Amino acid sequence: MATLKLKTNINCLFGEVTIPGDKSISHRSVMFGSIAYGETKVTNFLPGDDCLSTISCFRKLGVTIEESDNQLRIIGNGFEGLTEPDGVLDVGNSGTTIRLLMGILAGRPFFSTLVGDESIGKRPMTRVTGPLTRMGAWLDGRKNGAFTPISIRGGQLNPFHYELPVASAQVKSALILAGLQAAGESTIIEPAETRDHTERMIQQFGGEITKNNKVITVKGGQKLTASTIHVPGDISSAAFFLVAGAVIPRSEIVLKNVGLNPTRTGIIEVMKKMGADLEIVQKDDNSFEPTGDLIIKTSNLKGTVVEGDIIPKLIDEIPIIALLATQAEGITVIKDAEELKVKETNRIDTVVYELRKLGASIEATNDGMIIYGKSNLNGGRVSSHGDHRIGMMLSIAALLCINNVELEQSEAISVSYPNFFAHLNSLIH
Ligand code: SPQ
Repeated sequence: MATLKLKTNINCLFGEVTIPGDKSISHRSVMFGSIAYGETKVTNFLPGDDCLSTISCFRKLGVTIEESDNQLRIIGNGFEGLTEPDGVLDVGNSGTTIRLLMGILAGRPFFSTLVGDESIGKRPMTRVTGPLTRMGAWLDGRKNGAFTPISIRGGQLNPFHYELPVASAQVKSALILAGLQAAGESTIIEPAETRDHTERMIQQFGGEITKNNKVITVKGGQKLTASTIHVPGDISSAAFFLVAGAVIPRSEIVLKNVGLNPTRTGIIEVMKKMGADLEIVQKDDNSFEPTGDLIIKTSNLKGTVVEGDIIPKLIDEIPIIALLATQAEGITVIKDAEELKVKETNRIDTVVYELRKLGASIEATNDGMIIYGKSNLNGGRVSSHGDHRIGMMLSIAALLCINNVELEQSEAISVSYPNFFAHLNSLIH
């Protein structure tokens, strides 16, 4: 495991970064390319470890996938083209891979077993195995289907009506993917709107899905047709530079090619509310996923409250929003974010524990955290705990520290942003 000496106490950040492909959309491009008929081409694919795990699982399910220079060529033969894998399917660290894959495999008439790393072994799976079992598939795992390894014997699925107990795009997507294979029309109701990349992708592959307020309806037995997908840049990756640009003195950063799907732009709303000098330019709404360029400049920030329906729209950005709040005047309260406890780490605990080591004034609550700004950050030895988003947040925090910072388990960052340090270093002056 790699310990890295981080850059600290820098003068300013200046320049331009082209944000790499969106992780959520990259996963889905492989999945939909595999279950559609024909040759799908994907450009700006994110070659992060998680998305490579998805490719590896679909190759084991018999799909031909060629990958070079962030481009994919996928030869799909419909759901029927997937075949029983010879060995286990290893999802690595990726919650998206395992949960969406369960929805696909629930309708396939063969046996498969899904495994992952230590972190995946702690993440709850009943939220997916439960409803899929009720649809007619056989799924099991440790602790009555709650944890990996998960075994699946899929088959004919019944249509269903399901109200999600938690706002989760992964659970919603797993059920949509199962619904596409069910004998009839299924409905799924979300408690709050979550990222809608799966729904958009179904339409991009020629399928039909309707959304009325928080009610999603999907018909089974649809044939999807291969498509061409250009993956926009990941706003969750851009978020680290948005915060860095806002909190480091004398900074100005242009972020090119950022996905601006409204189910993902909660960070922009919160930063603007906190007073960030953040501008959206060159917006392109014509593609199946809107994109644009962002300009962020050093900002005078004030504390805020982040709560309610916006939480799913910025759930992965909360670690970096916590750092932002340490540099804002006043108190920031983050509420309604219990889901953070079941991510790659318990992100309430890891954020609070690690930022405190650097000198931040922050406390954990049951469903979020309270951050008291403005704090001077000192330095010390911190850890990602194997969580990519914690590793990147701490690397941005280090830029503000006056003493040395060492980051343990820095390799986790390649899960979603293999070029992170190259991009960050190009901005440091
Ligand atoms: O894929 P994984 O490991 O779950 O990744 C994370 C992340 O920080 O990258 C969460 F830990 O993102 C999830 C996100 O939190 C990706 C995702 C998706 O692509 O559908 C949805 C969110 O999870 P959920 O459970 O709220 O649906």
